[in-house]
Amino acid sequence: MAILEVLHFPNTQLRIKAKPVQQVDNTIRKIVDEMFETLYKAPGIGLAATQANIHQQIIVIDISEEQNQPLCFINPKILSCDGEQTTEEGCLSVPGIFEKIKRAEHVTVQALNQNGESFTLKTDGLLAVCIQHEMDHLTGKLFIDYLSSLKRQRIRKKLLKEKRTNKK
Ligand code: K1U
Ligand code: ZN
Repeated sequence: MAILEVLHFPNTQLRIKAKPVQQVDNTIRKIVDEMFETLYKAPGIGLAATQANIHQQIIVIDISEEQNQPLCFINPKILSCDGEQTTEEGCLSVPGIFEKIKRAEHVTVQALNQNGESFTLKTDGLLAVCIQHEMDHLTGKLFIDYLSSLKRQRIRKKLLKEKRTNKK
């Protein structure tokens, strides 16, 4: 298996809208396995295929400390959401930046798993936040898009400066 390269903001590939997976076959299962490997190595609690420059609707999540509760969502759809919660979010594609973001408290999501079987999950708290954050990635949206354009510009400058410095 392989660790996938995670794209960083402001890479424009992060803005590409992912396409639905047509068939959950061995190629998709390999991508899912590599996404989990990448997620656990990072480490992070979620990863969308878009972040690895793969433009298919695939998300992997594991919010457990022991990294033993893997969840895979293929072609995810939010069936319903309600309530409000504000949580500090980070993103592997926006390293070192943490901001409070307002999201729905409860979500019900329907998706396919790694075996191509449909399932529905009703959840709240951090898992609900993570699902919303990762589903945004699949539509080319980043959590920093919820901030002011001034803040986003500052983040853009900071990350570009860090990239230049790391190259030297
Ligand atoms: O880039 C991503 O989409 C992953 C991101 C997911 C996320 C974090 C917080 C709120 C919403 C969504 C991360 O995993 S950032 C890293 C992180 O949260 C973490 C890292 C190590 C241990 C525990 C958490
Ligand atoms: Zn992210």
